[in-house]
Amino acid sequence: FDMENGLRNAIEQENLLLHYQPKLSLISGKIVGVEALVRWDHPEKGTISPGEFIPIAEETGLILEIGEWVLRTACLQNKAWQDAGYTPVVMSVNLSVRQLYQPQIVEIVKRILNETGLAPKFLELEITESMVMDIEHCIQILREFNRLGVQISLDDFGTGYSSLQHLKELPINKLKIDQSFIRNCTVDKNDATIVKTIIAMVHQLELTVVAEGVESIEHMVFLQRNLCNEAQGYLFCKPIPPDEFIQEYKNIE
Ligand code: G
Ligand code: G
Ligand code: MN
Ligand code: NA
Repeated sequence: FDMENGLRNAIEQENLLLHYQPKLSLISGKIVGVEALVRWDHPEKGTISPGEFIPIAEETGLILEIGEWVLRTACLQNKAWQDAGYTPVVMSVNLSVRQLYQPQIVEIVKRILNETGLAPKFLELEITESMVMDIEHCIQILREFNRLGVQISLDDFGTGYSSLQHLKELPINKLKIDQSFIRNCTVDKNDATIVKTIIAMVHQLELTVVAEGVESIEHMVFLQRNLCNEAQGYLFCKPIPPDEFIQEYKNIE
């Protein structure tokens, strides 16, 4: 199966789509954000997960086109929900490493915000630590995003290299604790300590902390007790298509 050409066709034939997963406030229990997660709806193979095709898209450079489509579609969707009267929430979009180092990335984001009419404070870009190959470059780009009014979240925290240096130097607003730490936090003493300590540290840094991969009531209670701000995971809702999201949105707003 020629994934590269398949992807080219998918872009042309509009076979990519976005699923959305809510983020909830652990204080109010209400929806405060949404993460956009891309899917490939293949005519023969069915749904292909981004875990399979994003690496190929990165290698071939197709990610730039896909990434721009994801940004535009997610911003349009968020604006449409706001215009339909739903509680305004922050839309998170995963940025890929190639996009972060794309020279016009700030201009592209600015243009998409202008074209879709979404206010910058309702867009958040998720970057992962493994993307920070040139920290000075990243600091500069993230500052420009900040100036635009777009929020930045450090995704999969704890799984990359040199996490604490990133936390110290990168101008981020939010940190997402990787789901590998959440999975056993109620049964493994070391995971519990790590999660509690990350939450406390993030509060001291005056940033917002989000837990991902929240799958049980026990996870949620543990995170609430330890004052984690927000949570995302199958306990609340898996990533779902936009039409289903409307119903979910009504339940948790
Ligand atoms: O939704 P799922 O768990 O299958 O996502 C798998 C991986 O693909 C995650 O690491 C997620 O961050 C990544 N991913 C999902 N959507 C996008 C996207 O639009 N752009 C990029 N760069 N990565 C994405
Ligand atoms: O790397 P990133 O955090 O962007 O990817 C999020 C991935 O985690 C998506 O593929 C999404 O489908 C998945 N995900 C979301 N909630 C849960 C959960 O509660 N448990 C597990 N195992 N995966 C989840
Ligand atoms: Mn993410
Ligand atoms: Na993550």
